[in-house]
Amino acid sequence: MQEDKVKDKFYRDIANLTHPNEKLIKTHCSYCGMQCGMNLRVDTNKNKIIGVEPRYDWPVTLGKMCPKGVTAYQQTNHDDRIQFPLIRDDASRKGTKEGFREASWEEAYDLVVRKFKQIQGDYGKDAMSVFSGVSMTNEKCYLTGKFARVALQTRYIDYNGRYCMSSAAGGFNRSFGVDRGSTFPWTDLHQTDCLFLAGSNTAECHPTSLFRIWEVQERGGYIIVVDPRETPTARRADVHLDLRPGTDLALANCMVNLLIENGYVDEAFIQDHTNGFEETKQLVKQFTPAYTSAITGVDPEKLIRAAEIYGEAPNAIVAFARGIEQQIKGVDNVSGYVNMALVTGKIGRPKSGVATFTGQGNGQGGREHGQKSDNLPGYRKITNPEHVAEVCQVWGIKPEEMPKAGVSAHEMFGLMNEKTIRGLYLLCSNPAVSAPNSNYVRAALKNLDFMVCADFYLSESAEYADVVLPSVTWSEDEGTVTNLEGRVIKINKAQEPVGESKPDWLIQVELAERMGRGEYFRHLTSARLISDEFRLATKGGLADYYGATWEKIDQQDGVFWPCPDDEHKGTPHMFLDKKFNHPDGRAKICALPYRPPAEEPCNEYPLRLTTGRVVYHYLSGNQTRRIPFLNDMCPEPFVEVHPLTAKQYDISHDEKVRLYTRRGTAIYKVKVTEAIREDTVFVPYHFGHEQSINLLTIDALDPISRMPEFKACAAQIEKWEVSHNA
Ligand SMILES: Nc1nc2c(c(=O)[nH]1)N[C@H]1C(S)=C(S)[C@@H](COP(=O)(O)OP(=O)(O)OC[C@H]3O[C@@H](n4cnc5c(=O)[nH]c(N)nc54)[C@H](O)[C@@H]3O)O[C@H]1N2
Ligand SMILES: Nc1nc2c(c(=O)[nH]1)N[C@H]1C(S)=C(S)[C@@H](COP(=O)(O)OP(=O)(O)OC[C@H]3O[C@@H](n4cnc5c(=O)[nH]c(N)nc54)[C@H](O)[C@@H]3O)O[C@H]1N2
Ligand code: SF4
Ligand SMILES: [Mo]
Repeated sequence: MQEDKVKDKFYRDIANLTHPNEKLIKTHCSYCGMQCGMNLRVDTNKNKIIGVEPRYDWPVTLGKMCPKGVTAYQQTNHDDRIQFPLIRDDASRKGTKEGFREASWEEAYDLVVRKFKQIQGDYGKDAMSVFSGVSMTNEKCYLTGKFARVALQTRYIDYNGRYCMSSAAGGFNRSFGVDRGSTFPWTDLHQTDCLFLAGSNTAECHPTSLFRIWEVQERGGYIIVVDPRETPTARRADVHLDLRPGTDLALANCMVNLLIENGYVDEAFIQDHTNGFEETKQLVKQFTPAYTSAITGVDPEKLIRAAEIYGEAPNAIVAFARGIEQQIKGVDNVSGYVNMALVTGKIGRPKSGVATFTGQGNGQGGREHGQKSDNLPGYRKITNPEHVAEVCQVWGIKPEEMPKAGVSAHEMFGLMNEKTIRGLYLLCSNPAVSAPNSNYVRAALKNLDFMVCADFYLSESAEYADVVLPSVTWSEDEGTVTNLEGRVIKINKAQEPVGESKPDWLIQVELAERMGRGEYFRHLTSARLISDEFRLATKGGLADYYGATWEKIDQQDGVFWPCPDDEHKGTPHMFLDKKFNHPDGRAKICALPYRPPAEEPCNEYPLRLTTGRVVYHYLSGNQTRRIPFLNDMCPEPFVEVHPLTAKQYDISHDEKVRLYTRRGTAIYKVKVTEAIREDTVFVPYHFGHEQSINLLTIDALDPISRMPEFKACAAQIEKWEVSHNA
C-alpha cells in the first residue's frame, strides 16, 4: 500500500521541496472532516498565500486531495472578502445584500454592545442567542460556548452540528456511552475484510478515503453500500442495497435478524460486554427479508447476501453518514446499524468497528466543547451539577451563574418567530440556505430586533444582519481541530488577516470586554492561551484533551482523544479492553421498533425527495460558489430523475421543471439518470435564495438529536411550461 511508499525518501523529499522566495506552511484543508494534509505555499516577499501542495507525509490522506482542497487556498485573498465591519443603515432592505456601509470596529462594537444590552435589559438575558458552526478550531468553538454562557449569560446557544452530527452523537452515546465518530484510526480502514457503508456518498463527500475503500476489494474483501442512489461506491460495491429513503431502520433490523438467525453472533462477547440482546433478538425477528423488502424496496436476496458477507468476514467495519442520520429516526438508525457490530463482536479490536463519516472540518471537536445547548467542554452536561461545578472552576464563575440548557438549533428559529429570542449573534453558519424549511427560518431571521453575523464573505444569512463582522479564513489563524478519526491536529497560520478582518476568538474577547465581562476573557490574548484554558476545561471529561498539547500533536502526527495527561499518547482504538462507557462498562444492543418517515408519499406528492451533496461544493456553497473552477464545474443545482419517471412526467434531460412540496417550490434543471430509484428524486443543497432546496425540505425533528429529516419528504414535479423555458 501507498503508506510504505511514503516512508521512502523520495516522498519525504517532495514534502520538503521549496522554491526561492517561498515557504511552505504545514496545515490541513479548510473543508471536510477528512482534514487532508496540505502545505500552503506562501510568497515570502508579499507574505501572501499563492498556492498549495499536498502533504505526502500526512498518514491519513498520504498526499490525496479533492477539487475543493486543491482550490481552498483561493479563499484567502479573494476579491469578495469582507475587509471592514458593515453596518446596515437601511432596515427596510433587510434580507438583501443592499443597505450596508463600511464602518470602523469601534463604531460596530459600540452599536452591537448597545443593542445587546438594550435587548437584554428589556427582555432578559435569554433574549439574546448565539448560533455557531464547526468550521472553527476547537479553541474558537470552546470560546464561543464560554462567550454565550459567561459574556452574554444566555441559555440560547446552539450550532450547525445539529443539522450534521447530532444523530451520530445520540446513537453512539446510547450504544457505547461515548461519542467518538470512529472507534478505529483511518489507517485500519483498508485492512478490514468487509466494509458496510450506509448513507455515505464517500466518493464525493470524503473522496480521500476512497483509495482505502478500493483497497478492501483489491485485497479480496467486500464492500456493501446502502443508498437509494447508485453512487460511485455503490457502483463498485459487491452488494448495493438500493433502499427507499427513510427506511434504514427496517434494513438494519433485518441485518441483525439475519446475523442472529444464521449463527454469526459472538455469544461470549454478548454475554460479557453488552446489554439488551434478548429484547433486540425478539424485536428483529419480524424483519424477515420478505417483510423488510416490502418496506425498503430492496430485493430480499440482496439482503440475505449482505448479511452473509458481513457475518463471514473475519474483520468488518460498519460506517455511515448523513444518509441514515438526517432522518427523524436518525439516532435509532445509528444504534440500529451499530447493533450489527455488537451482536457479532466485531468491535474493540483493530480492523473492525464502527465509524460515522464526520462532516465538517471540526465536526467532531466542535460538538464536544460547549456549542450545543446542553453541553460544556469535555463533553460535560450542563444538566449535571458536578460537571457545571468543574467548568465553573475553570471559568471563575459561580455554579448558580451558569445558564440552564437551551434548545436545539431549529427550535431557536421557532423562538425567534415567536419573539422569545430577539437578538442573534450568528457565526460560521449560513442557515438561510442550510436550515430546513427555509421560509420559516428566513422569517425568523427577519423577525429579529437585532442580528450580528460574523463571516468572511457576505452570506445569504448575512443579508438579514444589522451588523456584519469580518472574520478570517482558516489560513489566517492557528489552532486545533479534531478530524473524523477523533485525531486532534494542528492548523497553522500562513498569512496575516486580510484587511481589518479578525479571528472570531478576538472578536469575542473584545466584545466581552465591552459587555462588562472582560475579567473572564482579557487574559486570552492568543489562540495558544485559549488552547491552554480549553485543555484544562476538558480535563476529566469524556472527551479529555488535557494531554493533547500542540507540541505532542506536532511530534506524533496528531493525538487521538481521550488523552488525559502529558505522558499519555492518545487513544487511536476505542474499546480495546472491551470496556464501554456506560456505568456498568457494557455496550447497549438496542431494540428499535421501525417507524416510517414523517411524511410518506401520497397521491398529491407521490415522489420521495432526498437531498445531499456534489463533490464540487461545500455545504451552503458560500465558500465554494466563489471559487472559479468549482463554480464552472457545477454552476447550478439540478434534480436527479430516473429515466422511467422522466418519461412518465414527459420531461427530458436539461429541461426545467417545477419541484414542490407542502412547504415550498423551486425550479430546477432535470438530470435524467439511471443512478436513482424510480420513486425518488435528489437535489444538492449548495445553492441560495430561490434555488435552495431547503425551501422544500421538512423540519420534522428526531426526538433525541433534534435532527431535521433532510433525507426524506414527499414531493411532486411538474413540467415548467414551454413559455418559461424559452
Ligand atoms: N463535496 C462535499 N463534501 C462534503 C460536504 C459537502 O458539502 N460537499 N460536506 C461535509 C459534511 S458537513 C457532511 S455532513 C458530509 C456528508 O456526507 P454524506 O452523508 O456522504 O453526504 P450526503 O450527500 O448528504 O448523503 C450521503 C448519501 O445518502 C444517501 N441517502 C439519501 N437518503 C438516504 C436514506 O434514506 N438512507 C440511506 N441509507 N442513504 C440515503 C444519498 O443518496 C447520498 O448518496 O460531507 C462532508 N463532505
Ligand atoms: N437539504 C439539506 N440541508 C442540509 C444538509 C443536507 O444534507 N441537506 N446538510 C446539513 C449539514 S450536514 C450541515 S453541516 C449544514 C451546514 O450548513 P452551514 O452551517 O450553513 O455551513 P456552511 O455553508 O459551512 O456555513 C458556514 C458559513 O460560515 C462561514 N465561515 C466558514 N468558516 C468560518 C469561520 O471560521 N468563522 C466565521 N465567522 N465564519 C466562517 C462561511 O463563509 C459560511 O458562510 O447544512 C445542513 N443542511
Ligand atoms: S476530502 Fe475534504 S479535507 Fe480533503 S481536500 Fe477534499 S474537502 Fe478538503
Ligand atoms: Mo455536515
